[in-house]
Amino acid sequence: MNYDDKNIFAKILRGEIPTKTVYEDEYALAFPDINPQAPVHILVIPKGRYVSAADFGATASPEEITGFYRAVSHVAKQLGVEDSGYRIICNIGPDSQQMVPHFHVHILGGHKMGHVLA
Ligand code: D5M
Repeated sequence: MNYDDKNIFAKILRGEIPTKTVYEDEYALAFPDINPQAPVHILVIPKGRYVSAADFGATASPEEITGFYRAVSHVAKQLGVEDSGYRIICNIGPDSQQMVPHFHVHILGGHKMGHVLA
Protein backbone atom coordinates (compact mmCIF):
# COMPACT_ATOMS: atom_id res chain seq x y z
CA MET A 1 0.00 0.00 0.00
CA ASN A 2 1.64 3.22 -1.14
CA TYR A 3 1.55 6.17 1.22
CA ASP A 4 0.97 9.57 -0.41
CA ASP A 5 3.02 12.21 1.40
CA LYS A 6 0.83 14.91 -0.16
CA ASN A 7 -2.28 13.91 1.82
CA ILE A 8 -3.73 16.57 4.09
CA PHE A 9 -2.93 14.83 7.38
CA ALA A 10 0.71 14.39 6.32
CA LYS A 11 0.75 18.15 5.75
CA ILE A 12 -0.75 18.72 9.22
CA LEU A 13 1.93 16.48 10.75
CA ARG A 14 4.64 18.46 8.96
CA GLY A 15 3.13 21.73 10.20
CA GLU A 16 2.28 22.89 6.66
CA ILE A 17 -1.42 23.19 7.43
CA PRO A 18 -2.48 24.68 10.76
CA THR A 19 -4.76 22.86 13.19
CA LYS A 20 -5.74 23.17 16.82
CA THR A 21 -3.88 20.39 18.60
CA VAL A 22 -5.89 18.88 21.44
CA TYR A 23 -3.31 16.20 22.27
CA GLU A 24 0.09 15.14 21.02
CA ASP A 25 2.67 12.58 22.06
CA GLU A 26 5.36 10.60 20.25
CA TYR A 27 2.80 8.26 18.67
CA ALA A 28 -0.24 10.37 17.92
CA LEU A 29 -1.71 13.78 17.16
CA ALA A 30 -5.33 14.73 17.89
CA PHE A 31 -7.17 17.72 16.44
CA PRO A 32 -10.78 18.78 15.71
CA ASP A 33 -12.49 17.50 12.57
CA ILE A 34 -13.03 20.39 10.17
CA ASN A 35 -16.61 19.19 9.53
CA PRO A 36 -17.89 18.12 12.98
CA GLN A 37 -20.68 15.53 13.05
CA ALA A 38 -21.24 15.63 16.83
CA PRO A 39 -20.66 18.07 19.72
CA VAL A 40 -17.34 16.28 20.23
CA HIS A 41 -15.60 15.24 17.01
CA ILE A 42 -11.86 14.80 17.20
CA LEU A 43 -9.51 13.01 14.84
CA VAL A 44 -6.57 11.01 16.16
CA ILE A 45 -3.80 10.12 13.73
CA PRO A 46 -0.58 8.17 14.15
CA LYS A 47 2.71 9.96 13.57
CA GLY A 48 3.85 7.22 11.21
CA ARG A 49 3.06 6.88 7.51
CA TYR A 50 0.07 4.50 7.43
CA VAL A 51 -2.63 4.62 4.77
CA SER A 52 -5.39 2.98 6.80
CA ALA A 53 -6.24 0.98 9.90
CA ALA A 54 -5.56 -2.14 7.84
CA ASP A 55 -2.10 -0.91 6.90
CA PHE A 56 -1.44 0.18 10.49
CA GLY A 57 -2.51 -3.13 12.01
CA ALA A 58 -0.47 -5.13 9.49
CA THR A 59 2.74 -3.12 9.47
CA ALA A 60 3.13 -0.84 12.54
CA SER A 61 5.24 -2.00 15.46
CA PRO A 62 3.54 -3.27 18.63
CA GLU A 63 4.86 -0.16 20.39
CA GLU A 64 3.27 2.15 17.81
CA ILE A 65 -0.04 0.29 17.95
CA THR A 66 -0.15 0.35 21.74
CA GLY A 67 0.94 3.98 21.87
CA PHE A 68 -1.66 5.03 19.32
CA TYR A 69 -4.63 3.32 20.98
CA ARG A 70 -3.51 4.55 24.41
CA ALA A 71 -3.59 8.05 22.92
CA VAL A 72 -7.14 7.50 21.61
CA SER A 73 -8.30 6.47 25.09
CA HIS A 74 -6.44 9.37 26.65
CA VAL A 75 -8.07 11.87 24.29
CA ALA A 76 -11.57 10.54 25.03
CA LYS A 77 -10.88 10.96 28.74
CA GLN A 78 -9.42 14.42 28.20
CA LEU A 79 -12.54 15.43 26.23
CA GLY A 80 -14.78 14.36 29.09
CA VAL A 81 -16.66 11.63 27.20
CA GLU A 82 -15.13 8.61 28.90
CA ASP A 83 -18.09 8.07 31.26
CA SER A 84 -20.94 9.25 29.00
CA GLY A 85 -19.62 7.13 26.15
CA TYR A 86 -18.43 7.82 22.67
CA ARG A 87 -17.99 6.21 19.31
CA ILE A 88 -14.75 5.59 17.46
CA ILE A 89 -14.98 5.19 13.71
CA CYS A 90 -12.33 4.56 11.14
CA ASN A 91 -13.08 4.30 7.47
CA ILE A 92 -10.94 1.99 5.37
CA GLY A 93 -10.90 2.27 1.60
CA PRO A 94 -13.38 3.32 -1.07
CA ASP A 95 -16.55 1.51 0.04
CA SER A 96 -16.29 3.14 3.47
CA GLN A 97 -15.72 6.56 1.86
CA GLN A 98 -12.30 7.04 3.46
CA MET A 99 -11.37 10.49 2.17
CA VAL A 100 -7.92 11.04 3.65
CA PRO A 101 -5.36 8.28 3.00
CA HIS A 102 -3.59 8.59 6.35
CA PHE A 103 -5.00 6.33 9.07
CA HIS A 104 -7.27 8.25 11.44
CA VAL A 105 -9.78 7.48 14.13
CA HIS A 106 -12.82 9.69 14.58
CA ILE A 107 -13.87 10.17 18.22
CA LEU A 108 -17.54 11.18 18.29
CA GLY A 109 -19.50 12.01 21.40
CA GLY A 110 -21.19 14.62 23.53
CA HIS A 111 -24.74 13.57 22.69
CA LYS A 112 -26.93 10.47 22.53
CA MET A 113 -26.42 8.67 19.23
CA GLY A 114 -28.54 6.22 17.31
CA HIS A 115 -27.36 2.63 17.07
CA VAL A 116 -26.02 2.68 13.53
CA LEU A 117 -23.52 0.24 12.09
CA ALA A 118 -23.75 0.92 8.38
O1 D5M B 1 -12.68 11.46 7.14
C1 D5M B 1 -11.76 12.47 6.90
C2 D5M B 1 -12.15 13.61 7.78
O2 D5M B 1 -11.10 14.58 7.75
C3 D5M B 1 -13.42 14.36 7.39
O3 D5M B 1 -14.38 14.23 8.44
C4 D5M B 1 -13.00 15.83 7.23
C5 D5M B 1 -11.68 15.85 7.95
N1 D5M B 1 -10.73 16.85 7.48
C6 D5M B 1 -10.31 17.07 6.22
N2 D5M B 1 -9.40 18.05 6.19
C7 D5M B 1 -9.22 18.46 7.47
C8 D5M B 1 -8.41 19.44 8.12
N3 D5M B 1 -7.56 20.23 7.43
N4 D5M B 1 -8.51 19.57 9.46
C9 D5M B 1 -9.36 18.80 10.16
N5 D5M B 1 -10.13 17.85 9.62
C10 D5M B 1 -10.08 17.68 8.30
P1 D5M B 1 -12.67 10.04 6.40
O4 D5M B 1 -12.75 9.03 7.52
O5 D5M B 1 -11.41 9.93 5.59
O6 D5M B 1 -13.91 10.05 5.56
